[in-house]
Amino acid sequence: MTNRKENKQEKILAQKKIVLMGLAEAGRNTVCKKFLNEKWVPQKNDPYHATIDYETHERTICGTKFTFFNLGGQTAFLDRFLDKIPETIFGGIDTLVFIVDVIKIPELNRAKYYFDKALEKINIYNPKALIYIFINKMDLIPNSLKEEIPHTIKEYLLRKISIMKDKIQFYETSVFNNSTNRAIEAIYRANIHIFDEDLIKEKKKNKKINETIYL
Ligand SMILES: Nc1nc2c(ncn2[C@@H]2O[C@H](COP(=O)(O)OP(=O)(O)OP(=O)(O)O)[C@@H](O)[C@H]2O)c(=O)[nH]1
Ligand SMILES: [Mg+2]
Repeated sequence: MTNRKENKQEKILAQKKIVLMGLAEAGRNTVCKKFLNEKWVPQKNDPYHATIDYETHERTICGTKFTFFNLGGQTAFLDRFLDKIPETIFGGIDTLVFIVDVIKIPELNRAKYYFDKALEKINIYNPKALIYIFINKMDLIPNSLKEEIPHTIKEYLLRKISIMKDKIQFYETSVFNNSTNRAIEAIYRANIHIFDEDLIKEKKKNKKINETIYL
């Protein structure tokens, strides 16, 4: 039996749904690719393709099958997700990753509008879901502003939030260094339940999985 067949037969012990949301060009595709393969390295001149509607992707780690909902960020799509198909998008959600472009301060008000609406939906569909905000593209701001700008963004996004405020976690990320992988690792750790330590030790020993950074 080949390794490939064995991997295919891996027992699914749990399923988790992760929703990636934010305004257009904030970096969801890029972050999603990192979730699917932490070794993938983006290039500065990679072509950009806007996500139309939404895409789903899957990855299984240690018996936990993750389904990623990578949502398009254009206004028409966001309004549709929230008003027309909220159950498809937020039903069964385990984790929201809301991605904000650190450079686009003028759009922060719109980002907050959609973040607040997403929280309302999560409060309906699964108030226990984990909530993360990535302040992304940190590589684009000068060192002198690396504390001040994220601080301002955090304060702004948390304004007037009355539900689930205490559990919102922020990560400052850039796909051009290790910060995105660190945030992703924290999210995987929060979602993966180690059901079977022996199974994991065995897999590590036989190098049948390459997700060891998440163990
Ligand atoms: N400098 C920098 N650029 C980034 C980073 N993350 C993503 N980008 C760039 O931002 C652009 C948009 O990235 P995507 O990942 O396609 O954005 P998206 O949120 O999926 O966009 P839509 O699907 O249009 O809503 C691309 O040119 C990426 O290369 C980052 O951390 N730093
Ligand atoms: Mg996209």
